[in-house]
Amino acid sequence: MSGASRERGPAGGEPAKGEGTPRGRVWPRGPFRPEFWRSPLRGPWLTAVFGLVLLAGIPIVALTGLVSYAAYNPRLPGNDITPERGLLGFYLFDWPTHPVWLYRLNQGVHVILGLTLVPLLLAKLWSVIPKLFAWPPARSPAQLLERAGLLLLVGGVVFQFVTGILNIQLLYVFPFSFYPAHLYGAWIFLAALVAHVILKLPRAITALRSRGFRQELRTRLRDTHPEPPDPDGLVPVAPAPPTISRRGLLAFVGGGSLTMFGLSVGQTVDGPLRGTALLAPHGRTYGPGPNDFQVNKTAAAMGIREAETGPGWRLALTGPRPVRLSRADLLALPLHTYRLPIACVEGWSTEQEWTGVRLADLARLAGAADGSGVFVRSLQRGGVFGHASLSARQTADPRSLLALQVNGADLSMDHGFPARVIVPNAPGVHNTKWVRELDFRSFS
Ligand SMILES: Nc1nc2c(c(=O)[nH]1)N[C@H]1C(S)=C(S)[C@@H](COP(=O)(O)O)O[C@H]1N2
Ligand SMILES: [Mo]
Repeated sequence: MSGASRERGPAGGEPAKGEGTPRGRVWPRGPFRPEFWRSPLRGPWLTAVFGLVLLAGIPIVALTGLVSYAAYNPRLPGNDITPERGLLGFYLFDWPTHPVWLYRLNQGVHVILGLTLVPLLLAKLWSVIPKLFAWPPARSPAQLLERAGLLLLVGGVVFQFVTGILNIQLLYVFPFSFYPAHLYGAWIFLAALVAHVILKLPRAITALRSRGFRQELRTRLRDTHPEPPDPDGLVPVAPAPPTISRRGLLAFVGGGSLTMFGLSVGQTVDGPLRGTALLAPHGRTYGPGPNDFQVNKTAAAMGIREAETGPGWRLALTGPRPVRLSRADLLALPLHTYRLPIACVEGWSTEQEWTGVRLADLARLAGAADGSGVFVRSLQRGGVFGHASLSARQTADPRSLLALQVNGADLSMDHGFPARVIVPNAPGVHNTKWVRELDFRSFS
């Protein structure tokens, strides 16, 4: 630890930095003393390099996150998982059904890029950690304001990454609902990020210009020296000898990011790569033959009883002409087959061949007016996934099916037998399983 260095160091125990630190100030022990932080690699250049990469990546994660929220069509009844969104939903639009891979790509980028950035984020936080302990906590109102902003920035980014990762790992341990919390957190973080970038960009550019990136990649451990003293106090006043070069640290962090990417990208790409997604939860076999692809929630877990899905099951079509249909009735209607993805908000996705009755045909059967949407109810009682609204556009798309079969076989219980919704380009959660009622309505 820093015990030995506490009273010595080149600056004699006093920060050798600008800001005109008065003499004779009493410093608390430990991390509040500048001498405590000794890594000779810390400095504005290193921080700016990590910052630049994050600045390229984080806006993409944020944007895909906001697009993902729009894809839920949260203005439709029952889809609104964030009823208090207020102005935060200003950008919402009617989510399209084309191109069919858009939500899959969007969510894959959101989750996989987010995971890939974790090592970089940790490295960036490590590089600025002495500032967390800056003493005195506030030298001026301006500095207090800056630190409050940084609290929102760091708190915001940590909150977003932690809640996001817990959610994709299916660890619903937080005492609040993920969706609203992640949405509010996003806006708070984004506001703090914009302020941070405006404040720090000139400084970061100067820092980046202060050393050549290529030069740094050629510098070995024994030629590694601290950056020159900086006004931000990132460079240690009492540096320890380096144990790793800057290029070594960059390779370590970059290698960490590549590992995160390599061990998670398979869950979005699917196919033979699925088995490489070791960071993704869920088992690796899901049922017999054609039904062996990822399951979100099993029938058993959702309390679906065999008796409800047996010969007595009827689909209710609600509209001007209510109809009740057995599975045999449905199989006697014109059937259509499409290859469509299921793309979960958690980042995993898979493409399968679905066969079923067009939602548009069922709407017509129930006498629904053109331009109707549909409120879908599942046999599943309770839970937010037991129902979903599909927009008029989604209902009218000829590829939107009430699927009865997948890959030529009857749906398995876990994939939604006797019938489940499948809609092109919709978030996975709107592909309701174990459907019991299609309630056609006008949403406008
Ligand atoms: N009734 C019901 N339908 C549901 C769910 C659910 O929990 N209950 N999960 C949804 C989610 S989040 C996804 S990603 C897909 C996954 O479909 P699969 O389990 O057949 O792969 O089903 C959707 N349909
Ligand atoms: Mo999902």
